[in-house]
Amino acid sequence: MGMLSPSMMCAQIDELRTYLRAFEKNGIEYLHIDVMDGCFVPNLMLGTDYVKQLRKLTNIPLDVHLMIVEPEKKIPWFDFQPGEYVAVHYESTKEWRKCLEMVRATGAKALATINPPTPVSVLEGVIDVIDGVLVMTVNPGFAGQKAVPETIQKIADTRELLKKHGKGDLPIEVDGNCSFEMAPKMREKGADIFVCGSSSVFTKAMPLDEAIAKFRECVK
Ligand code: S6P
Ligand code: MG
Repeated sequence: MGMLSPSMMCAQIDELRTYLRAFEKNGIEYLHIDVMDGCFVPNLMLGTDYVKQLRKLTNIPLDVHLMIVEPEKKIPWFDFQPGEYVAVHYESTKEWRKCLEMVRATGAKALATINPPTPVSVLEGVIDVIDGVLVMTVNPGFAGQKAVPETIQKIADTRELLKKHGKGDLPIEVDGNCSFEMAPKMREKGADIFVCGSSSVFTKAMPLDEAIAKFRECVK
């Protein structure tokens, strides 16, 4: 069964409590929080206070996606908790391994994260200090983009690489254009956790409960 991680940057602020209650009722596994600093990506979004306040509003564990430069300086600002995922980009730091270890030291789970142009082979250097991989299927920064086609095969390549190193049971998360059409293909290639944004759960085309149920069918 695929797991869902709705992208909270796609949730309208005035509907936040309604979304959270619906997510709880529907057994949503994680809440995806996009932290953007305007340097690593050309956008600003969500921060430490948002993360801390959201924890008070729900018990759904957070899945925090750090799109920030020098994450090694900022990881301590978030007070990460056991049960949460924290995604750190290869492209964002010279100290990737150290960052992943810092995340784990908090009790949270570390996701090694790679952008579309980055080869999966970089994962080999950190495979012993991670709890999963986040494969970006768009270039990060904005919701509502089309998937970069080559990234779909990268999901399968990531699964192969993990297996080769005896880590085949680690989860693979995918982020970007996880639509009703694309998600089954991503699932087939080995993805486990799906970031749901404007192209699925937050679609205006159907009610939220219906969109969640439809997406679950897509990633069974
Ligand atoms: C993008 C960000 C993502 C988006 C998500 C939106 O940089 O990391 O988490 O919020 O991909 O989903 P969609 O369905 O609009 O692509
Ligand atoms: Mg994200």
